[in-house]
Amino acid sequence: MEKLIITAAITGAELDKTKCPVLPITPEEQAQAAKEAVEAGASVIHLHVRDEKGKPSQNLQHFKSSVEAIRRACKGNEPIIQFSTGGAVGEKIENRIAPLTLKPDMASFNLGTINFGEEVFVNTFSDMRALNEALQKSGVIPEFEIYDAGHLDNLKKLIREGIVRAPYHCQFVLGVPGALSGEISALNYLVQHLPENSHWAVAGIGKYELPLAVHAIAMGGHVRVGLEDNIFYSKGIPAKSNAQLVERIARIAKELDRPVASVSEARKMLLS
Ligand code: KMH
Ligand code: ZN
Repeated sequence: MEKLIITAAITGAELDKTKCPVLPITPEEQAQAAKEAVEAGASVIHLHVRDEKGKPSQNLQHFKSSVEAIRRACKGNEPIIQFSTGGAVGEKIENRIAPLTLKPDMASFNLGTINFGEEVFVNTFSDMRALNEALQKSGVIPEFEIYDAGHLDNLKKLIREGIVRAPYHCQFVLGVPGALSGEISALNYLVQHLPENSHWAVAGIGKYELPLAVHAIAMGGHVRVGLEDNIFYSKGIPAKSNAQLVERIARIAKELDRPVASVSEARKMLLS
């Protein structure tokens, strides 16, 4: 098995401090959260940013400030930074794509439309093609976000059209209310139907985070955790930080004899 890559989704776009007081929002808070997560074993930071009022933003300057702060805080051991191109539900595709001109290491690539709680997270094929063009123009490596079984078929369609290139880094985001559940059988189905030349990871939402992560570690997949996906350490107990969620995964991986990838090892695995 490959070494385990742990991604920390430190902020997200759908929560604020009223729901999660420890959510990192400012560049300084994000830098501290990223540093602690990297020290705990994360090698990728999935990044959403906020404006001065704490609202989700796709503004270049906000991304720039957070990236600079994270790089400064992690100097010498800089994690892979993966921009969100999903943004907050309802954000226009042009704004979602715009930050790619900053040429992050990676960016998320959402593979289809889903209900997202009471809202709809829209990702049409035309959105995906626009995103793909922007990714290729800026030389940014995509991570394919898969929320539903049909999203794998969407990926296969883009592969058949010859517009996306292997290897395919797939992130199964499971348990979003309105999309595929985080049952282990759902993960098994998705893994069995991956296109050739894929790597995969899983991000379980809420109560699904831990069981899916443990299965992924044992199955040879990779893991995403963080306050974007889950604000609880266990039932009714809020997580103290992103690092606390990462630490637990690193500890379980050690027990399962699955070494955790360093930042430089993850760079070789994902970016070269
Ligand atoms: N905020 C979600 C609607 C991504 O980062 O690409 C979408 C999201 C996906 O978080
Ligand atoms: Zn995200």
